[in-house]
Amino acid sequence: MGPTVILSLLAVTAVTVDGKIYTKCELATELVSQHGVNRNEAHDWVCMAFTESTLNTTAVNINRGRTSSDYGLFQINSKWNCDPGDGRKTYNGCQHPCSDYLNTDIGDDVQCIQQLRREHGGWGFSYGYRAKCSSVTSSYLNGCNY
Ligand SMILES: [Ca+2]
Repeated sequence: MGPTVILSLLAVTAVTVDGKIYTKCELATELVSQHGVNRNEAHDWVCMAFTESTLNTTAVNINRGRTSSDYGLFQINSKWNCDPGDGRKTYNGCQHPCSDYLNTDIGDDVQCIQQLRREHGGWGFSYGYRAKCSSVTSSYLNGCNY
């Protein structure tokens, strides 16, 4: 009975958590080759994602006061930019359920971030970027072929 229960729990986890942990080089390559990110800005994107989520698409962090959570590779915020689907108030600026920002298809995540960069005129919306990435250069991705 015990082993059977453990096996079925593992199976459920494997099916429901469709996520991915990128390496810096892998993310840079995918952003540039598949999602239209400017090669000259790839280091900004990868640094931001690394700082926000350590490159884990399934990262979810609950913010202080529990009024919102941040989702996925770029930690998209449930109060402003996606719908958590649990009744908490949201402006849902990027018009997606937050769960869309936890899967392995990062195209919609990139589109949301592109929108936020346009709206904010840069990366100022990201605490992680402001704290750790504002002075990074392409040397951040030294050794990557992207
Ligand atoms: Ca996604």
